[in-house]
Amino acid sequence: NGFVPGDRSPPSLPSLPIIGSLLSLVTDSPPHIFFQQLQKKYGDLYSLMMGSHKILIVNNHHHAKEVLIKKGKIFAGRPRTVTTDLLTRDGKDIAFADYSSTWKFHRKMVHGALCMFGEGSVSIEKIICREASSMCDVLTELQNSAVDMAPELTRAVTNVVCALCFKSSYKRGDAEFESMLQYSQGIVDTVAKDSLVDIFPWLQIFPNKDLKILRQCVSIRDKLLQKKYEEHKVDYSDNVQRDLLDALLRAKRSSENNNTSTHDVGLTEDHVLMTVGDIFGAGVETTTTVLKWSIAYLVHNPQVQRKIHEELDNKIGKDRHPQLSDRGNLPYLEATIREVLRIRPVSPLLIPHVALQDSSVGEYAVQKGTRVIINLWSLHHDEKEWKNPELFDPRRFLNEEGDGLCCPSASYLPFGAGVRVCLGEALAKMELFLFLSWILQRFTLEMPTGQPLPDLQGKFGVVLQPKKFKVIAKLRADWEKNPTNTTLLSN
Ligand code: HEM
Ligand code: PLO
Repeated sequence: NGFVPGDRSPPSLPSLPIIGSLLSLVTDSPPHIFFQQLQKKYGDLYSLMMGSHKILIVNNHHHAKEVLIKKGKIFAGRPRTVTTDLLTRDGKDIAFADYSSTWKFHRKMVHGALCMFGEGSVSIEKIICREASSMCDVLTELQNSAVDMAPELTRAVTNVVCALCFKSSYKRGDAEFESMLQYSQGIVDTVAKDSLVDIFPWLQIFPNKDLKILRQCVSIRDKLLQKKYEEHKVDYSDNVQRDLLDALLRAKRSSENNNTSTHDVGLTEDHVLMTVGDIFGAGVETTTTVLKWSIAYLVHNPQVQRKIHEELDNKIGKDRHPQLSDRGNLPYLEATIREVLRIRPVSPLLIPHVALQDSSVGEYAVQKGTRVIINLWSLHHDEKEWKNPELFDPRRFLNEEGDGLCCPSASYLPFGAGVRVCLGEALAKMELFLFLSWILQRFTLEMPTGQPLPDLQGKFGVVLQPKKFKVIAKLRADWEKNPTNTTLLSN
């Protein structure tokens, strides 16, 4: 009686002065799994201290939706950390930028520019299919040998965002592309991992291997972005909008001609560069990671691969290539993609949110400035919501007849939700569908004899990546003889 929701503090881990840093020392588990395990002791909503920061960990979908949707604006802040400040010149991008009018303006603009190429748009479909076709040709050449598909998948995905951002693309073995592969991996390995420097910023003054790698990689990336930017400025015209960079340049120019709005949103050269860097980085690392996970699960589950082959043979055949309009006709493939996004979420802890004012989650009070981590891993592996959550089973997402899709649980948010929801969801879904359907129409993916199956644990970081593995992409029966296989004939 007399209970007011939000007047109590959530259960808290014992607050040792350096408990945050100890997290990585007291457990071998990566953070998303450790936070899931802590539920047993503290319940599904609890807090802990990392250095001087209070962190709220959310492990169920009701609370997650309260934070992301119902109170989305209150929790729309982002923390500033040493590593993300380095990457984004103190938050001048979208993903790691705190809530502000500049962030809102940027987000809206980029959203608009991406919609231009959005669903149903012929051009983006053409671009993706061009890359899918070229990737399949390379895989055909490499047939019957064990290959790490990652570089080819990455090149295909990179060329799609390259077309969107800069109207350019990379050939195989291109030196700039190779350097991009390297710096981007370096960034993924070192940024936003809640490593010690992000908890204790003063540690920056000591030599730190990760920080050194991050600085080097960011500097290489920045040179590349700067070069693209300078090239664009030369032949920029107000009348044609070729790509995202043109859209950003135009917005920058029009805000310069209108001093009041410059003051409001402050669109500087840094903002343009960092925003393109975000879309480029997010565009490449996320989709590539999902494709790699998909292949890992397909070689683990040949029965799933057979079902997809069957569906492709029945609905598309071998006389033509899959296209976006086939999406509704391939429910088993769609269900497989959804299941991959469930079982191995790209971003298992999302990006941390920050409470912009005093508020509450569930029955607990949350103070302004608290960092909120949504443990998407817990949502996607919640035993109350998913039967046998570690089992890979696309049928979860199919109706009883198996001919239509369904959403079996509300505890599923692969792209987040609310004001900070992923900006690239539509693009990512188009790419995943087209790349996978093109690959599987033509190839069977198998393990090289004597090789162990790919590891399914993953390396925790700003994205949850699978470890390197090799597979054999074998041309399916009849494909070589197929007269409509124009790409093969033209070689
Ligand atoms: C943010 C997932 C692909 C651009 C996010 C977030 C998630 C996510 C979980 C964080 C939401 C939050 O913090 O609450 C994914 C997945 C992808 C994918 C699973 C692929 C399957 C992409 C692509 C792009 C993109 C292709 C760009 C073209 C962004 C941006 C943000 C974001 C800019 C930051 C939004 C903000 O903070 O306002 N994404 N993403 N993503 N994503 Fe994606
Ligand atoms: C990936 C490495 C790039 O070199 C830089 C980069 C920019 C944006 C980041 C992305 C990295 C990782 C995935 C992120 C994305 C913004 C949104 C996306 C964090 C670090 C997700 C999944 O939230």
